[in-house]
Amino acid sequence: MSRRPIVVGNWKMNKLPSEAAAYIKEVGPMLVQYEGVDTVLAGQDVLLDAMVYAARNTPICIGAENVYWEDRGAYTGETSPAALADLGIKMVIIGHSERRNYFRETDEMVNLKTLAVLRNGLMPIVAIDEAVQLESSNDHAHWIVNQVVESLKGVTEADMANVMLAYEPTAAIGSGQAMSPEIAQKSLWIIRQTVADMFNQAVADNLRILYGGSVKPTNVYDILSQPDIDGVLVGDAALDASTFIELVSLAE
Ligand code: G2H
Repeated sequence: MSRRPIVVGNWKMNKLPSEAAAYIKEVGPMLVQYEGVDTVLAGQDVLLDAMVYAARNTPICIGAENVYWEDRGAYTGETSPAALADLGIKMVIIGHSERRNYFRETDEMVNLKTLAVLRNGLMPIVAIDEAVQLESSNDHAHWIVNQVVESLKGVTEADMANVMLAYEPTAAIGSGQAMSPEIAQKSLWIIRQTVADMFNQAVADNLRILYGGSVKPTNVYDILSQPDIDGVLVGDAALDASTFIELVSLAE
């Protein structure tokens, strides 16, 4: 079993369309040499058209940071998964800790979004967060297992080939302090075992699971050296083009 490493830059709400295009023009040609790594850049909706255009003929996949669960309808201000697919978007981050905490997204909403994204032929990157107060308690495993189970309700075994999960401990997000790779590994192992229990071992073995939270060039190698960590979801360090290239080079 070998899972391709993946580096996902999550720009959050930090770039303008003109900056996004310039970044991709700089990074795109440089990434061609790292054939062993998948690279994704996720941006806010207003950037996506410019990002898809700039990423033509590069190895970069463009992702969205959020989506609604209906394909069409009277939902003013929401983003349709069908529209994302039509635009050329390949992946969607769902249930990021910031969505769960600032915008009150529940596991049920995350599940509806996951199903909608799969229905439209897109790949969900479903984020599993972990509240600060749970990180050293016995509730830790239960919290993680519950999110995985609730997020993946109704997802079929065949769908799982297009799903990725991302573990993001809240304390590590944007803090500059990543979780220790060995401790993160324990949580990713729990996530993979949960998927094995829900589906089967082959599905779990093929699933790519990412770690997110203050990933940077100085820690990415150690993080990706853990057996269950297949990729990284990177915020702050992905805002700078040369740092993103460095991260991809270290991930190969
Ligand atoms: C965690 C991560 C990207 P950062 O949210 O999803 O952000 O690398 O800034 O901690």
